[in-house]
Amino acid sequence: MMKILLLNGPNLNLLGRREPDVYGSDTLASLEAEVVAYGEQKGVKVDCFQSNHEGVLIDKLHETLCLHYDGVVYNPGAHTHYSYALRDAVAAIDIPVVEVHLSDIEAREPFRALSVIAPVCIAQIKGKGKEGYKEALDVLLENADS
Ligand code: CA2
Repeated sequence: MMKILLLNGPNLNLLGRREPDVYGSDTLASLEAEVVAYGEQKGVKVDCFQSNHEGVLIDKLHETLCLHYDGVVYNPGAHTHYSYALRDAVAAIDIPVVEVHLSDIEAREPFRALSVIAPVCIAQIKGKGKEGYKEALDVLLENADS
């Protein structure tokens, strides 16, 4: 069975509690449960993890190698826009990573338009809310089939 890591970065633990107009009203726990259920339908095991700490996220990405994950669905939060350390971690693991954003990062403040992580991901999905996470899972499945 294919095994995917669903990884969320800083501040995403606050989902559903602040700025519902921008990020939706689902909590992180309900978003994760939905993606896990979607994975089950598709025969994929989805493990979820969130951290507010750059080093912890780097360690988690490295761990995907020894724990034999087949891919990562990753919302790097604000790290997206400046973390070369996380970009290097994504590049260092030899499994596909799909970057996801709840909001359309290109339609907001100028600093959000740039992702330093997207160039080392196989795809970037933005502005589709929680549905984007399921779409990211589909991209990983299609990538595995091809
Ligand atoms: O749109 C996205 O998914 C983002 O990755 C979310 C990040 C933001 O820094 C990126 O530019 C775009 C951070 C989300 C902040 O999370 C909150 C969630 C709920 C309430 C308040 C903040």
